[in-house]
Amino acid sequence: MKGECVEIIGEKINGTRKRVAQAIAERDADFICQLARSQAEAGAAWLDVNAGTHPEQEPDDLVWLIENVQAVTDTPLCLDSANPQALAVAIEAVDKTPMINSISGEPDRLENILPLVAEHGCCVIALAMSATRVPETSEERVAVIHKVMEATRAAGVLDEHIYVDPLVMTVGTCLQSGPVFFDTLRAVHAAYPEVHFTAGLSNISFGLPARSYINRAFLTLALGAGLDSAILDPLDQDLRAALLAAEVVLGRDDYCLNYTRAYRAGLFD
Ligand code: THG
Repeated sequence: MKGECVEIIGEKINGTRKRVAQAIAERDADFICQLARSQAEAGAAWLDVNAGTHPEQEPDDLVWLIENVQAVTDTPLCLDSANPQALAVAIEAVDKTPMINSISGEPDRLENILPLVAEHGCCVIALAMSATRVPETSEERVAVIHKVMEATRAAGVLDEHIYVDPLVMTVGTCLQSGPVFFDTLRAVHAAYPEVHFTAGLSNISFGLPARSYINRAFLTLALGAGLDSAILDPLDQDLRAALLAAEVVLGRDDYCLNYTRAYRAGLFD
């Protein structure tokens, strides 16, 4: 991993956010274009696109989002939906090979989303959860990933195209959320050395005050466990600084170049 950068998946174009939902409903293209441009300029490797709408409405909304994002940036997209129909339509609308967010141990998603991934040569996020729930223990989460990896290999998807998401639960309701995440990541990495890892970190701190401290501590420790990608707000300076600093301390930033370049570019102070 030496010399390589953690891949940031920009999280801001997400219809579960009130302001984005409003922009989708009102077809406010300027607002979406601004979110796309700012995240791309901040160095996101991928832009997550989630319409967050009802299944019947989702394909249209997702395509509208994609067209607007692509009008202002050529950063590849991370298509965030559990709906195979919406993903099938969205894949036809993208200019660059997208990442698919996501598959899981759920048979319906494996059956209907995996063929799209294989056909288009996409990278894909694999959630460590079954159809019904997020397992509480790392052993159960690893077992789900074994099942998913059997399916992705059978479909001809390369291990290096898989981004495993060990899943971040809220620490307020699940005290062992962090340790279970780190244990799952390490065990999956040992079994499948070519796969990548990602996570939507902000869930860890839900319901707590001053959430950003928790998010930064979690990100730092997750990077130590081997996280090499993250779904986050690329415009969050403190989070970006924490990420770059952790990479320096982990010996993954040759000559501290990424850190010093980001500093000189004014990314943080
Ligand atoms: N794993 C995977 N995909 C994911 C998630 C995950 N996609 C969705 C989500 N989790 C990650 N994306 C976001 C996007 C936006 C916000 C949080 C996570 C966000 N939240 C504000 C907050 O937390 O305060 C509130 C929303 C608002 O602005 O209205 O911005 O875990 N594979």
